[in-house]
Amino acid sequence: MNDEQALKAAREAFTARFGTEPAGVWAAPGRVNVIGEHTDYNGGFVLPMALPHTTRAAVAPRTDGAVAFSSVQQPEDDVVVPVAELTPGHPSGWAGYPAGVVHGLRDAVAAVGGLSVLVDSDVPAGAGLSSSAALECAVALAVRDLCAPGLSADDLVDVARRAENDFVGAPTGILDQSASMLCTEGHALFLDTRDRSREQVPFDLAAAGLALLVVDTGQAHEHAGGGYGDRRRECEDAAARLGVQLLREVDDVAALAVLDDGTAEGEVLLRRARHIVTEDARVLEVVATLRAKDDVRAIGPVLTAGHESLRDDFQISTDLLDLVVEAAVGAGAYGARMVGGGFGGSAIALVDADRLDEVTAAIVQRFTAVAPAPPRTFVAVPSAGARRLG
Ligand code: GAF
Repeated sequence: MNDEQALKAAREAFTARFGTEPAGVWAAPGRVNVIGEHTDYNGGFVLPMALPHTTRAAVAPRTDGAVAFSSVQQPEDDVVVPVAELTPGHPSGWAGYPAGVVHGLRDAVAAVGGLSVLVDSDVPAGAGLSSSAALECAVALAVRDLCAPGLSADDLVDVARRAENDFVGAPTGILDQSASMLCTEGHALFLDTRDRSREQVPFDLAAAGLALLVVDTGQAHEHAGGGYGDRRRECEDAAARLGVQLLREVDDVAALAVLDDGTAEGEVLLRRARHIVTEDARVLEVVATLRAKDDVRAIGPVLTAGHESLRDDFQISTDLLDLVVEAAVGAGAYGARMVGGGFGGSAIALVDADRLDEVTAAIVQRFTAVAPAPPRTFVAVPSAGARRLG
């Protein structure tokens, strides 16, 4: 769906639901992370790009002091709550994400009398492609334009991240909200999550005859569950034992040896920290290749090394994600890796554009031999970040 079609569909859905015209429609994309997984809450580097898939928020002010959330995808789950009654955990479910954003800006929203919000999305949910950040960022941008015009894009990233951490209760870092808000078409976003400095790195795969294939395993994952939080705590423990605030401060893998104190726990902390330190180095390596305009194919093995580290050291891959990566590389992909928080979700593979069908078929064949349904596959083109559609 292009922006014009998305605008029209969201306007119509809003009018059908609320009986009036929206004041505007805002869109924010999902993302894939090219490299730099779980580094964000360790103050490290990330390199995401925005997907063409977006969540749209059609929004209008109300007069009754309430906020109403309605979703085209979940029509049975409409929610209306007085802004003054929003509180972390209430509402829950899908509406918790936009409600968290409104809660973060509640004084500004109350001052305009409340908001009606209609959400429409084609970002696959639970696929590790940042559907929740897309939802938060589309609503954050709408609230900014309608109620709080002084806020910067960085402020909105913070509002969206706090919605996820404090309102929904998912202890994520800042990768997904930054990607959805700040990415630009044709680029990957090189972000230093410690000082928030950033660079838009040209990432024109098509010009190099390449395509980035996304394979959604259909194994849903979520960040409020235990595994993500466990990894975060383990990284914090490792940093404390090393006497640093953030694992980002360590750049020599040899310095991690002290973590291995002969206990099972020490060995786990060594593995976790080793993933973070080597992953930061992989981000820098990929960025250097892209900046130098060297052959983009050279990033492939770095992506695969990132997968192996997530599988063996961070231990957040699944058999299906491993199978996709193996099948992709076996069929001639330059590199492949799982993306996102892990424990399910999607993988990416860097392939020659003219061999896309062949590689996809090889993956689907291996996948369907062991899984009940085929994976969803599509090509990710580096797309625009959050924006107003009309
Ligand atoms: C999830 C989180 F939301 C991000 O903050 C990040 O930690 C990512 O997992 C792993 O890189 O998407």
